[in-house]
Amino acid sequence: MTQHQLITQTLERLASLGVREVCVAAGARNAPLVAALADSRGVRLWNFFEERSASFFALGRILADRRPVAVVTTSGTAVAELLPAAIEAYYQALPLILVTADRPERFRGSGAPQAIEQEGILGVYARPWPDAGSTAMPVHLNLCLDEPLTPAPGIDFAAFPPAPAKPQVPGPVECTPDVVLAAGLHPDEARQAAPVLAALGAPIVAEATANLHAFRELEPLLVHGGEKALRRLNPARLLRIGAVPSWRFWRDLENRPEVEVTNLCRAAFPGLARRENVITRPLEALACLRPGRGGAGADCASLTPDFESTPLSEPAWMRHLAAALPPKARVFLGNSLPVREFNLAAGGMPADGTHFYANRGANGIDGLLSAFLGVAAAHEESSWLIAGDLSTLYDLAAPWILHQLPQRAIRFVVINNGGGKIFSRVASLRDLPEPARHIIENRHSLSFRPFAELWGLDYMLAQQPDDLLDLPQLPMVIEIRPDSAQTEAFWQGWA
Ligand SMILES: Cc1ncc(C[n+]2csc(CCOP(=O)(O)OP(=O)(O)O)c2C)c(N)n1
Repeated sequence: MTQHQLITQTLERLASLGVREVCVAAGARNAPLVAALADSRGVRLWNFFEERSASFFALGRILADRRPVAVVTTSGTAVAELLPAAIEAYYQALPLILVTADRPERFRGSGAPQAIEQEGILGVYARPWPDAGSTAMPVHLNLCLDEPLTPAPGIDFAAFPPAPAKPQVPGPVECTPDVVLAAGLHPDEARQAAPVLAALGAPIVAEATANLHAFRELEPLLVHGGEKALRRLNPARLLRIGAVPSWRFWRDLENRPEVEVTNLCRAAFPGLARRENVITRPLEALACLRPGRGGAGADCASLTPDFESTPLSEPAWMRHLAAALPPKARVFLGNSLPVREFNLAAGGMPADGTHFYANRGANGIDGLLSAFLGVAAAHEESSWLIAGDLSTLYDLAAPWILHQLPQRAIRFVVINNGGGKIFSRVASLRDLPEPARHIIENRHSLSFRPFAELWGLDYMLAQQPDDLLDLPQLPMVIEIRPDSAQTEAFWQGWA
């Protein structure tokens, strides 16, 4: 097969998998492929200078639109940069297609320039292309290209319609839960789940990313008050739908084998290491759930924190943010602490067509800004990232792609509490000596103004809740420095 034929075949395969967007990080080795893509019709290209942002951005595009997206890299360590996003996609069962250009096979083990062991480098996290099977998983195509590297002609992606997905037929699920735990559902999945959950009638403790807040029929079932409310409900039988919940309560189930857990999820992972009393079925099995015994009345189970006495605490700022979100906002919740605090603070608040997303597959704090921008890319209204300071520092190159995005109202909200404050909330770490805690939290006194300046973004240090209103229709960094004493007081009051 000639090089041109190989490239044409690759593009046709991408097209038949349903790929209509490709994130490209170019180099010399993948130049023929990039040129062929640039010459193609029916495909949207996003250009990056580095692969980690490219792959997390692609992941965000998949999260939003539920279609496969490809990333094309050059050879060498460029390929290794794909690993974190591949892992995240693997644990979220997302169709991330990774196409890496390589030097010919004879270069393997030679130590020649930009020749590394690329074949299988992504390990279990991406299936090799020819055996890819289901595309609901990352796949990896390693393409050996020899010199001369001459541009191949493009194709028309629209001429290769993807084969219709085979409908899954799951078996019946016997489950009469005391409580439903929900997280990480795409808004379309939430729409399918809502009537089933309404008929089931069990109280629902939902994270914002479950996107269940939008359904009137679920209002009487939704329990607010997060972890504390959940502990009071003390369920003996749990139905978990969607992603693995971020509540501490879930982790503690590991040592409570008497609690029956039924998981219905996209990624076939139980989210618990214990085997007893845990069953896991595909999310489609929701349709096979039988109506339940009726609700226990979520109202009486709900708890409302007192945000008023600590208005500048971290959880209260989450409340202000939830209140400031305009209708139809897209919100990407960052790392663990903002996710938990937002879940607690936003409970019971109206969310007018707002959709929530997060990367909770592997709980990484890397690539969050890029994944957020992927979610934001095709959305016409405002998009908000709410992330911690270290998480933001991890992905400083992400705004590179901003000028390729059509829409402007993009808000990077950085909750700057001066380090990894999640660790100050972990009971076992609170008692460590001060020097060790200093290192673990990576305490700092950085400002995010220069980050905004680097990328030509507007910047605001929000000091009062009202600062979040009437924002300009421009991409901006909104830095929030919560009052640490008030945050401590909030958590003591809520304990
Ligand atoms: C890639 C990666 N490295 C390290 C961790 C471990 N980790 C979890 S949370 C966290 C700190 C997050 O700090 P920050 O973003 O400032 O948020 P905060 O906890 O203060 O809300 C770290 C380092 C991780 N989850 N992912």
